[in-house]
Amino acid sequence: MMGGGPTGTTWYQDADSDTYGNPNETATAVDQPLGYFANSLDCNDDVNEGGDINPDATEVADGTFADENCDGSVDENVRYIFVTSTTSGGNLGGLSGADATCQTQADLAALPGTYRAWLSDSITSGASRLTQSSVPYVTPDAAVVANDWSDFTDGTTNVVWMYADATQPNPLNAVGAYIGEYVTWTNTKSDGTIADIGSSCEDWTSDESVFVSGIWGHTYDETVYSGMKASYSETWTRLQSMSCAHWDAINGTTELAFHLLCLQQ
Ligand SMILES: [Ca+2]
Ligand SMILES: [Ca+2]
Ligand SMILES: [Ca+2]
Ligand SMILES: [Ca+2]
Repeated sequence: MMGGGPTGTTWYQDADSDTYGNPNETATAVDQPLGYFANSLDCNDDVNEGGDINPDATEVADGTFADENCDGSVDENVRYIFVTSTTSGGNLGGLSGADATCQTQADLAALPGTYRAWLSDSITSGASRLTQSSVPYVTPDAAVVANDWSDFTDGTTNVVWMYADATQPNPLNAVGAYIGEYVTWTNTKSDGTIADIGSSCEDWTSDESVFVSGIWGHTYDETVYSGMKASYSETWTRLQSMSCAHWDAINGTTELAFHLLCLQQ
């Protein structure tokens, strides 16, 4: 007899009985052992949680951030949207610094994917630099904010976002907690274009208090929520322009600091 290894086929354990085997639990035998299969396609074979997770399952965005269909991507049928839990003046480190803040908070919360801020500077618009999703934007607790990019940018999209907790406008941060505030730097119109080339806090690099300003907005439509008459025609995303200063050295006061709205790409 040539060779000394075991004879037979490699079989993969199916602990959670969904007919898909665990690539890490093998047995070698001529005949199929009880509880084993020839395939190694199960990405979760935990008997307590993995029965509904296999290549035949439907991917769901339910706040558990599981890869139900074992395709290697988590919640690929949605894009998450959240508001940063931190605030700052107009010096965001440019668009790239703002995007990095979004990514850091998403990563800390274990949200899947790549994130960028809903933000324009004097040259680059949000619409031109953000992936325009064909699948729904959802909060970290999986409430649908908009059905896709065109729905998100049609100017009337943020009702679900606004009433996420059913009582008042109150967006979620990356870990799905209500942050109690809804003011974000944007310089972006509701259609994603630049709101004002002169109102991006010097391309989001300035905390200057007097000579530069930045446009901010709410995460919901204030005219719908409270009947407030805004400086601009849209209160969602561009309510008004304001000093870029977090700390106002001249007046010795702390100005309002704003959050960022972050979108998965
Ligand atoms: Ca299995
Ligand atoms: Ca499974
Ligand atoms: Ca998946
Ligand atoms: Ca999922």
